[in-house]
Amino acid sequence: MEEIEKAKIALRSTFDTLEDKKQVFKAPEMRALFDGMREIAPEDRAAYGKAVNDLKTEVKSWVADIEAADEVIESIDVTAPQAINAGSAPSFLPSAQGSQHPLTTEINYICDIFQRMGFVVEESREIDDDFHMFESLNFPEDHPARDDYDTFMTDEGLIAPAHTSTMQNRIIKKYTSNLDAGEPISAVVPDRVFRNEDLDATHEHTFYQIEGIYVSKAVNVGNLIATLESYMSEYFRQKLKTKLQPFYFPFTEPSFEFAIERPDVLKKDNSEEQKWLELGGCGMIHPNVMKSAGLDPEVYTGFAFGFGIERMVMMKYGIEDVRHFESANLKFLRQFR
Ligand code: FA5
Repeated sequence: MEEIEKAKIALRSTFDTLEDKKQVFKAPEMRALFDGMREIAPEDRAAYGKAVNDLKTEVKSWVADIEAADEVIESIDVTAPQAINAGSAPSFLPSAQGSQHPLTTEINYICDIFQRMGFVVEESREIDDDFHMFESLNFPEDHPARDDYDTFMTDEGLIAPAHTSTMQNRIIKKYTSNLDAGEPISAVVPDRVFRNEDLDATHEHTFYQIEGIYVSKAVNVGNLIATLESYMSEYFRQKLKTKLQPFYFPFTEPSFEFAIERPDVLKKDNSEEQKWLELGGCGMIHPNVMKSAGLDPEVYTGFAFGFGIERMVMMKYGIEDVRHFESANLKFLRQFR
């Protein structure tokens, strides 16, 4: 019957919008069907009544289906790709349009330079402890210098590393046998670090650093400068001068801030102000750091450095805001393909 079919379509769309599905039996479309009986010719009433009852039975099954679905909460595989849980494929860009993130490309390039200079590449970790973040690095307990690193901490007291220097102790211990064999310890550690920072064009809360550690006999500041100069010239692909100015880090003595002569691409003019760019910290590894890693500082000396990778990449390409890197802005990212 045509009017029953029409009523069914109208009922279904009302049903779909109802929060309490049982209210469908009180829907105006349902009432109109029963009221309509009066207008049906007596000889057709039996067939009409049956059709209305059949529809009512069907509507009951709609309600039952929804209630059953509410009862069984299907478990989802939280490790599965989104498509499995969502039931439909997410719309990905075609792979031909994808590329490595510029920071990945640059980190690989940076590591390649250090490897050619004889450094091994090690990974850091994204959760660490007080010993590696502070104690092994000669930060006495309650020392105000701990406050310079606004760390994120778990309830259990674990720390999201605020710098890659957390790896100094592990690297020295891991490669102590190099020293016994007359070889230096020379490693770099590029990885993510986390700070509770106020964000601006040069400050992110999550960013990358690269730590360098070199230990041997009779290492001096001259070796540190030569290493950094060679690296910087290679990275920026031009001969650049470096400058060390005195600074304070508990884990190096003496400690320096490390600046480079601005690469041409980043020079606005030839003024003295435009000449230098600060990149990171460095210094000679503090005797207490050597001792906490089991080395005799009377026998072994070394240097360490740590610089911000985003800042280095920003300087190389003239990027004005560090937040571009994590923005997922394709217009920005595609410039590096
Ligand atoms: C350190 O983190 C020391 N661990 C560096 C070091 C290593 C010194 C070894 C001596 C020996 P500092 O807090 O200054 O130092 O950070 C080093 C570099 O990380 C900065 O010069 C900058 O390039 C980068 N950096 C620091 N904070 C941020 C931030 N919020 N966003 C982006 N880059 C940052």
